[in-house]
Amino acid sequence: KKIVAALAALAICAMALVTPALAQDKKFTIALIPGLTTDGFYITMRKGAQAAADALGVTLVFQGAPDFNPVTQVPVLDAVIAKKPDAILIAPTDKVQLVEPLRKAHDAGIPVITVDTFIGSGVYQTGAGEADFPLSYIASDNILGGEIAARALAKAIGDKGKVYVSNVKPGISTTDQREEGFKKEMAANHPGITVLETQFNDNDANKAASQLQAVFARNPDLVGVFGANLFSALGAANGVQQAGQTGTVKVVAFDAPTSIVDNINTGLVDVAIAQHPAEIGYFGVVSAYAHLTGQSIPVAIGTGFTIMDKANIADPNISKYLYSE
Ligand code: T6T
Repeated sequence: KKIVAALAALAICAMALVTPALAQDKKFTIALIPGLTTDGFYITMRKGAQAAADALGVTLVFQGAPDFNPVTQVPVLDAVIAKKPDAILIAPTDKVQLVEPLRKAHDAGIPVITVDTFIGSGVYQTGAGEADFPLSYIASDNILGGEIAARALAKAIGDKGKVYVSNVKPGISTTDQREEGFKKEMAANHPGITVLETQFNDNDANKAASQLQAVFARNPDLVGVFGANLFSALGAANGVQQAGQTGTVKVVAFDAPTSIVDNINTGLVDVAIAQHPAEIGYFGVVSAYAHLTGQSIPVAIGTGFTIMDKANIADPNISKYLYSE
């Protein structure tokens, strides 16, 4: 009897010793706050995040606003913070306006990782203290993406003529950097190309379409447009079609919704630059989990691009990067 009691006591002690070490037995809840909920880019990111959550036994909460706007995103963030998730992954809709709202999460002890977009300079954990508190930034290299777009558009227009950037609004890290990379490449290596004033469409494809027609009316010698995100690109392409300029005004699109396939096949869009949002979501969850279980994580993780055009769009190894609906 004594031996049995001693063994039982030993077992209880052993459990007490072992349990705290198995922190990963806790079911973590990770929140993913997208730029907006109804965008194929973030829908695809969610799928990647869910795949990682399933693999790791994590609960993923996806909560966002219906439009890409700090005014609607901040209340969503506040509601998420109030529920005290173990970590927050977020695509901040403005470099500056999301700093203080996110600091609240940080001050509440909730680790923050930004996905797709960044706050401040996007360089985190530097000790600078301004907006460097997120643990990691996981995204495409958007300056490089802009450079790729510039080279593709330059090629499509024979390296000469007038073009412009159809963009969302200033203050969004991703689209700002795409425009920066585009202009840098044009200025450095394409002297025959004139880049006209950027048109900002507030993520409204209809607005981007009318802007295309207005720019074309003022510049009948317009030869190209770079749509710096999904809605800018779809809108600009629609504008080109409505102006009867398919194939004459060349379109390079950032992002790859399924509807881009038809646009590429009809020649309305020359090149689409697909990001890998599923990869961003997957690594977001894995990074948060690694941090929560005591591992150190990289301060930045870069994901890739797939360049789509008429010659490769039928290839399943390429079309698998089209976004989900
Ligand atoms: O281009 C993506 C994303 O990278 C950007 O930050 C906002 O727009 C998209 O979601 C596409 O609509």
